[in-house]
Formats: sequence, C-alpha cells, structure tokens
Amino acid sequence: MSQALEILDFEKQLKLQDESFPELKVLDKNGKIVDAAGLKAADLSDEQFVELMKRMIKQLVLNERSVKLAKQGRLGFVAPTRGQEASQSATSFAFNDDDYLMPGYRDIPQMIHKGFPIYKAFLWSRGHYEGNLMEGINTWFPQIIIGAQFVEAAGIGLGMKKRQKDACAYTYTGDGGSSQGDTYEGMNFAGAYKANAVFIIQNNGYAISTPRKVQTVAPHLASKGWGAGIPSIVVDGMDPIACYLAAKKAREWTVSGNGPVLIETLTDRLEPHSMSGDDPLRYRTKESIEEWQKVEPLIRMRIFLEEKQLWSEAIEEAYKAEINEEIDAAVKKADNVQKQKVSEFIETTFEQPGFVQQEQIEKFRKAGK
Ligand SMILES: Cc1ncc(C[n+]2csc(CCOP(=O)(O)OP(=O)(O)O)c2C)c(N)n1
Ligand SMILES: [Mg+2]
Repeated sequence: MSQALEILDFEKQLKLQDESFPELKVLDKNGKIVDAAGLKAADLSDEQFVELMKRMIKQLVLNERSVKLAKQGRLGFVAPTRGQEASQSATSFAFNDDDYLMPGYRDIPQMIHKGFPIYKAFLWSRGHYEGNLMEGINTWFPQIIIGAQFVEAAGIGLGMKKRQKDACAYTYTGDGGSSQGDTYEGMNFAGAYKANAVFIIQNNGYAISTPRKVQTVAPHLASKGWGAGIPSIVVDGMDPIACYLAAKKAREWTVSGNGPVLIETLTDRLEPHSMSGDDPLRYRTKESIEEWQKVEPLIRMRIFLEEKQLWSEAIEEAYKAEINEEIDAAVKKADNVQKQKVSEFIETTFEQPGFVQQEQIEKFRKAGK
C-alpha cells in the first residue's frame, strides 16, 4: 500500500491506539503470580510485602471509620477509597520521604502513609485551617479543583530538577480529571522541562456519575501522556505488586533526569463518590459493583502473603485493632482542637494576605472572632 493511503487509514490508527497500551499485571485475582520477571523487578523483601499489606489495611480501616464518622456528621467532606487500595497505597509505597505528594481529595491514605497525622486529615475534612498545615511533611493539602495538582506537580518537579534533588513530585487525579485542561498542561510542561514528576490517573470508571466512556473516546487514558511526549503505561489497578512496580520504575526513570511518566491505574471505587449524598445505584448496577468486588486488591494480596506464611487472619485482626485505636485517639485529638476563628481562616488562605484581607482580619480580630 502507498504510504499516503496507509497514513490515511484512520481505522488502522484507532486499532493501533487501542493495542498500544497493554495492561501491566503481576499478581492475578486469585493471588497467583502471572509474571515472574515482574515480581523480581519489584524487588520487595518479605518485610516490605508485609509493610505494603499493612498500608492497604490501614487505608481499609481508615476508610471504614471515615465513612461511619461522616454518616454521624462528625466529619465534613469524605471521599471513600474502598477498592482503590492498590492504586493509592501500593503506588505511593514506591516513593520516599523526600518525594513530594500532590494529592486529590480522595488521596488521604497516601498522605497518612507519608506521616501526615490522621487528626489533621479529619481537621481538613472539617474545613479547619490546621488541616492545611503540613509541618515539614512533603505533601500539599488535597486538591479539590480537578486537575490542578498536575500543574502543581510539574512546578515542584521542575524545582527538584533544577536543584538536582534525588527526588520527584508525584500526583494523582481520576479518569474525569484526565478530561480537564490542567491535567494535560501539567504533563506537557513537565515533559517540556523534563521535570521530576510521576503523574497517576486513577481510572475508577466514573467522574461522580459520568461514566468514563462518556468523558472521552480515547481507548486508554494513558494515551493522553503521549500527546505530551512522555512514557505512559496502563496498570491493573487492583494488583498491588503491579501498581508498586509501575510507580517504582516511573520514579527511577524521572529522578534519573529523563522527565516525567504517566501511569493509568484501572480500578474501581466500590463505594459512593463522596459521603455528601451520592447514590451509585442511580448510575451503575449492583452487579457491576459485585464484579469488581471479586477482583479487589486485598483478596489477592491475602492469598499471596498467606501462601508465603507472611500473613494470617490473626495478624490482620491485631493490626486492624491497632489502627482503630490510632483512629480513636485521632478523633479525640481533632475534637479537642480549638474551633477556628474567622480571622484565622482568612489569615491562612493566602501566604501573604492582601490589603482587603488584612482589613477583614483586623475587623474580625477586634470582634473576637
Ligand atoms: C475544576 C473542577 N470541575 C468540577 C469539579 C466538580 N467535581 C468534583 S469531583 C468530580 C469528578 C471527578 O472524577 P474523577 O477525576 O474520575 O475522580 P474520582 O472522584 O472518580 O476519584 C467533579 C466533576 C471540581 N471539583 N473541579
Ligand atoms: Mg473517577
């Protein structure tokens, strides 16, 4: 065929797009290794396997408790994370303390793993300014504006590159976020300047109630990274080892000065979008949730670790009790923090309050508010 006609074969190009992003898998839904070389490349010790599992269990318990607290009206904004344990906790396990996390509103677990205190996450949920004070932990507060964190990560990643740091920025958005202009702009900027950044799109199938297929006809969200010229991959977001491996390799690539990487994780949010009145059964079937429940990350990781004699029901129960205690203490601590004043809220909104804000701060201070 002539090259001209081949180039004009749109049908073929669509097929090529579809075939260009095979799914990275290491551990299948039955807890069996399907790619031994992938397992080896993950290079996890027994202790690290256990630590990875613990992080996912911590996420599980934190979610369970946060959902309950939200129902009791004791928290403000809560976005459930059930189902996304591998996509969130396992990817973040590949990063170091020096790396900078730019989370979205659902990414509280990654912040906690980094050392952000749980009581502060509760304060953030309640809209208290103290929940935005990071105290030297390399994370920003969770971004509500969809996609904005990709722009922030590009800037921080560029700073790290210029300062020749052995570190990177890593950030998360969702499938819906991948349709937002900021997401592309962040990746493009980071690509152009070879910034130290890892971009993660958690494709959980829905932007609130809008199905991913309505958002875009791109067969893979990872292809959006190709537009920015950066390596982009698709990962089984229910496979903790594959998620870890993808993030580990992406981190290595970017801190070596090669520029950013995009990872798309295929996952599912098994619970509502947020605890602010969303009912998933209005836009998806019970059966579709049950199908995803069968492949969720903890089932396969339990089988895998139990076969290695590294995990048991008793270990899991004891660890869950420990986390529940930590959360009890965090609730108490958050409850005992002084109610925020209006003046404090305005004071901490901008790094340097402008003239109008200064006037407002004074006015409220004088009124004791
Ligand atoms: C710029 C912007 N537009 C719209 C919204 C309202 N909004 C909040 S969450 C959401 C859906 C995001 O879906 P997705 O990126 O798939 O993330 P998920 O909630 O599934 O984790 C939207 C549209 C927003 N927060 N910011
Ligand atoms: Mg989504």
